[in-house]
Amino acid sequence: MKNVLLATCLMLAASMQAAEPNLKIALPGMNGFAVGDLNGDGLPDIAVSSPNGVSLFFQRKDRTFKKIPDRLLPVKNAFDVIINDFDGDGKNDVACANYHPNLYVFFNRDHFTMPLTDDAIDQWAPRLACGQLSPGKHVDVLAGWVWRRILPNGTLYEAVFVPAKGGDSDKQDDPVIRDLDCDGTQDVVFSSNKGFNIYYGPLEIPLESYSFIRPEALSMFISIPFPMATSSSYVVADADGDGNPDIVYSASHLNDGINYFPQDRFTGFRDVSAKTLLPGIQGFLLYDDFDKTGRKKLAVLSQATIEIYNLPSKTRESVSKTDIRDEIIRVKSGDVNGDGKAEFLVGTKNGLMMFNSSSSNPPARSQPMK
Ligand SMILES: [Ca+2]
Ligand SMILES: [Ca+2]
Ligand SMILES: [Ca+2]
Ligand SMILES: [Ca+2]
Repeated sequence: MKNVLLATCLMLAASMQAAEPNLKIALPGMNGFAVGDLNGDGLPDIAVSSPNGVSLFFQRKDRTFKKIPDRLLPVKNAFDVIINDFDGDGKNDVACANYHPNLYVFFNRDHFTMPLTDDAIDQWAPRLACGQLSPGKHVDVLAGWVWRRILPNGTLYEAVFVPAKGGDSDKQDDPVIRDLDCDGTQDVVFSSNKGFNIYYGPLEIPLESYSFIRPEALSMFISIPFPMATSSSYVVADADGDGNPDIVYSASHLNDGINYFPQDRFTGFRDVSAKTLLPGIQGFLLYDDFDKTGRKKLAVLSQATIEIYNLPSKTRESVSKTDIRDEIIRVKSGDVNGDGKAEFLVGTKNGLMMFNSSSSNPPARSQPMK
């Protein structure tokens, strides 16, 4: 019994040792970051946005990164950045929004020197998302509530997601693209100063110079009143296991744990009262199949720990100590080091850190990323 206890204590002690990040990029003023292969060698690279511009770090063959960026794309007061193939030529491009507000798309040709600039996005420092919003191969950009489609010849289709009636001052931001009602069409969630707004597809960008996506023209539109939405980290995840994706959020200023708005298959979010998911903890949320086991899990990242939970059982699968000193502003996950499992990328005002998603398994390569 004593030995079992001792072994348990040792295991706990080992699992609670502060995990050293296996990558650290110091970049003062960091506002956003993205991961994707930018030079076609199959190794994911990193783009970081800051007041100086968008810094590109290309991953080297020995799986390390240089301490100083390989490239700096000139964007004044760069806010958020994403990587994807926006013009469909098979090569990843870089899109960035800044404080002014402009959207820049740096195409992956001529060494990213020929950006397409869109100065009509009309939203100060928007968060970016990308995905195939409507059927077809186009990967579209959402800059806050602004929808942009870029054709290979540089043509830009422009649309704006109009807030609900009477909500003209709502700043809809932090878009998430998912098929929420599982009908095979992508839907879009925004957080605003009044709550979460869900635009249900099918969504189609009108091929006009400038157009609007109006709630009343959609198959369904739902507003969930929740004034803390803009200061929340949220994910779309099936919290209660009924097969319908829900909105799971952690409101940074409420200190009342992680809660969710349940989605009902027939009525959407008509019952808009929040339910408790994980009381007593809060942090930045990610929902993905981190260890490629075929099951998505919920990760909660804070300055002190990274905790992973199974849903809907709410069982905690792992916890690792992180000891992040600076305030976290952005988190993402993705397989950067090529070990087949996703890593957690944590962005603070001073740069970027990367942690393994499973504390029990050592990194695939013994050499740490510099
Ligand atoms: Ca690369
Ligand atoms: Ca491209
Ligand atoms: Ca849908
Ligand atoms: Ca559900």
